[in-house]
Amino acid sequence: MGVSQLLFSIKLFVAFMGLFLIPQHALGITRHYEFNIKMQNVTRLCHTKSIVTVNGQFPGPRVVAREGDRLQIKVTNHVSNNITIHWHGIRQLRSGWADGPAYVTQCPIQTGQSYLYNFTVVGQRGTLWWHAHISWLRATLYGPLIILPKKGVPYPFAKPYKEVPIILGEWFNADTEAIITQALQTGGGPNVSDAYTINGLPGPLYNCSAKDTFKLRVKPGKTYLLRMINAALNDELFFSIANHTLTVVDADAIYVKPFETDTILITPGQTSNILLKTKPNYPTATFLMTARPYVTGQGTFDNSTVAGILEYESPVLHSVFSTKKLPLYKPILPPLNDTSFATNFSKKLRSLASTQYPANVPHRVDKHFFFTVGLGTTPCDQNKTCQGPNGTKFAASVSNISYVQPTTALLQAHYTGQSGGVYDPDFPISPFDWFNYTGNPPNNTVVGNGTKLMVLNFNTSVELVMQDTSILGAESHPLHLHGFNFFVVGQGFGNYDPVKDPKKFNLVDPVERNTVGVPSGGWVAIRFLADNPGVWFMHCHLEVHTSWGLKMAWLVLDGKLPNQKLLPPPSDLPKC
Ligand SMILES: *[C@@H]1O[C@H](CO)[C@@H](O)[C@H](O)[C@H]1NC(C)=O
Ligand SMILES: *[C@@H]1O[C@H](CO)[C@@H](O)[C@H](O)[C@H]1NC(C)=O
Ligand SMILES: *[C@@H]1O[C@H](CO)[C@@H](O)[C@H](O)[C@H]1NC(C)=O
Ligand SMILES: *[C@@H]1O[C@H](CO)[C@@H](O)[C@H](O)[C@H]1NC(C)=O
Ligand SMILES: *[C@@H]1O[C@H](CO)[C@@H](O)[C@H](O)[C@H]1NC(C)=O
Ligand SMILES: *[C@@H]1O[C@H](CO)[C@@H](O)[C@H](O)[C@H]1NC(C)=O
Ligand SMILES: *[C@@H]1O[C@H](CO)[C@@H](O)[C@H](O)[C@H]1NC(C)=O
Ligand SMILES: *[C@@H]1O[C@H](CO)[C@@H](O)[C@H](O)[C@H]1NC(C)=O
Ligand SMILES: *[C@@H]1O[C@H](CO)[C@@H](O)[C@H](O)[C@H]1NC(C)=O
Ligand SMILES: *[C@@H]1O[C@H](CO)[C@@H](O)[C@H](O)[C@H]1NC(C)=O
Ligand SMILES: *[C@@H]1O[C@H](CO)[C@@H](O)[C@H](O)[C@H]1NC(C)=O
Ligand SMILES: *[C@@H]1O[C@H](CO)[C@@H](O)[C@H](O)[C@H]1NC(C)=O
Ligand SMILES: [Cu+2]
Repeated sequence: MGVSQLLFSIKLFVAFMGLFLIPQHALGITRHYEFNIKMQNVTRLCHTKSIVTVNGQFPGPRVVAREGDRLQIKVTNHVSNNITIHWHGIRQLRSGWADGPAYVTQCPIQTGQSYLYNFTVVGQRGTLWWHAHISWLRATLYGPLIILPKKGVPYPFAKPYKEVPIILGEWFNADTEAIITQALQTGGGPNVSDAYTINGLPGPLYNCSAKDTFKLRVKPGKTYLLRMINAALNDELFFSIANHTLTVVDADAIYVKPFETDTILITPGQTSNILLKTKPNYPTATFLMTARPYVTGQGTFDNSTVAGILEYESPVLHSVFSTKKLPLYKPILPPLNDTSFATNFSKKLRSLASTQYPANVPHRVDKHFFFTVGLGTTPCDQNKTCQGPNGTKFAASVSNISYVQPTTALLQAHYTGQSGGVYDPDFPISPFDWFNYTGNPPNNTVVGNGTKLMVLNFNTSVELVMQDTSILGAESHPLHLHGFNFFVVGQGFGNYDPVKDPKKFNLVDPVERNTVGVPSGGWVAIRFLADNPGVWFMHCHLEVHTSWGLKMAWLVLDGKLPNQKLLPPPSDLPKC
């Protein structure tokens, strides 16, 4: 053997050993968290309220992991409400028991009980979040879920100087559980919020709130990574920072082709990493960051504006000698109903689609589905008048099926083979009745109901078109799918045309995400590969629409191989 051959063999050997060493490294570690659910008195807008919290914190604690890590979060319920926690956007590969939606993947954690959410983070890095997934408790039970890249793997953009979570939320002076209970009883629209919040704080534009203002203190000439989360219950939000340009680099924990914008639009359920480049020199001004809603529906809504402050840390000279008030700039947000902004913004979102971060868009489609999403009514009890449209009750549906919540969890019913009486495996591939979905609404607005699942074989390649309807008014619906990311291959206005529209689909670099706004009076087409066995909830992330029934679930069956099967349930899985 010559020297070069020997060297080559050594190189091969080293490379071979490396194969073993790298995956070892990539396995990640287990990170433990304790979530104690307890009541906490919190004052906002001069109004003190006892709210449900994690560990007494509002917003809740950060959960941080690296891609490849295992998370074990022990949730103990010390309050009188039933609780579940959802790890929004986590794929939960084969670990559906840890996904969290109440009566879908688990029965609730009852008072005094604990449950260990045990799952790994695979193939995702960026910002996600966690929130309660039962009734309206996510109003106060939410927090960031930060996924750092694997050790030694850089971001596909310059390393930011600092990273800051920015969680947009919605504050209600009244008890949100009472609000939704009342709305479901009367049939009317629920009372709207009293303020929006940034990291739990409403800011200076509300009465009695100036002291509760989020302040971001920055240095000049640096890049900050803002980890944006929309945790609001019922409102899509515009967000902007005066005199600063934002660079969007990620959506729902997937890198996108960076683009600059003054304003972002973020729906409930969506997350986005954005870069904020501060001014090169210390400016003698402070800047507001504000958020207010994008609204397409016809109901009443909270049209107020939350503000936080971007403040440059003053050099010593300034802080000592300049006590005078600096001028304050306020961003100009788009009009509340600016659908053309919404359309243009969503068109800018494109997958990075690089060698390292490819866009694995399914090109072959095994199953095509067409679902309508929208509002409707249910009749009032006999001899009573309800407060919904024309004395009826508000409802909402997917393909005219308003989801009826079972009294036990779908996943358990499936796993134990006892689905009879719990769900029907016959969700329709398209609505039973055609109508001009975005034209004049039909006279009969009454929805049907049921607990119907769409059953998929393992590894089915799915294309789903979601079509908004104009029943009780067209409206944008942010649809969230559990257990998967999907590619947004197309969208448009009016009725989806199955012949013409697919020709315009983007199969090269569509954005990959877990929550997408179905355009008001329009449609969106998504594709995903059903490679994750389990029961996966899909619902509007406007909580009021979810409460009215705009939700359904997919059942993905086990594959043939051992690693294609749902794992057995953990021993502490709550019972109903
Ligand atoms: C919240 O305030 C009420 C009324 O002041 C008080 O009774 C209660 O103990 C407080 N709860 C907590 C968790 O501090
Ligand atoms: C967490 O899940 C893994 C994978 O199923 C399992 O091996 C492990 O025993 C679980 N840990 C606990 C504490 O339940
Ligand atoms: C909702 O608002 C109405 C009108 O202001 C009020 O009477 C009612 O008490 C509110 N409901 C709740 C649950 O706060
Ligand atoms: C901020 O923007 C406003 C409006 O565009 C402009 O008048 C002002 O000079 C800017 N101020 C700074 C400090 O950039
Ligand atoms: C918000 O709504 C209130 C009540 O409908 C209205 O008086 C006010 O002008 C609106 N404000 C904005 C900024 O649109
Ligand atoms: C948006 O609202 C404004 C003012 O309320 C109105 O004039 C305009 O027609 C609305 N635009 C759309 C697209 O609905
Ligand atoms: C409704 O009202 C009618 C006439 O007043 C009465 O006969 C009927 O029993 C009532 N039905 C119910 C369910 O109360
Ligand atoms: C309510 O009644 C009016 C008048 O009868 C009708 O024009 C309208 O379409 C009805 N709305 C709904 C939601 O049924
Ligand atoms: C649906 O209604 C819209 C608006 O009224 C109309 O422009 C369109 O032609 C209708 N489409 C069909 C297929 O009837
Ligand atoms: C709806 O009702 C109106 C008035 O009652 C009637 O003229 C129309 O034909 C009805 N439309 C449909 C689609 O049934
Ligand atoms: C479902 O629809 C049926 C028939 O319209 C109705 O009797 C029943 O009350 C509805 N169930 C629920 C939970 O809405
Ligand atoms: C909590 O969940 C259990 C199991 O589903 C149910 O029986 C009970 O009524 C619920 N309790 C409350 C307060 O909602
Ligand atoms: Cu909706």
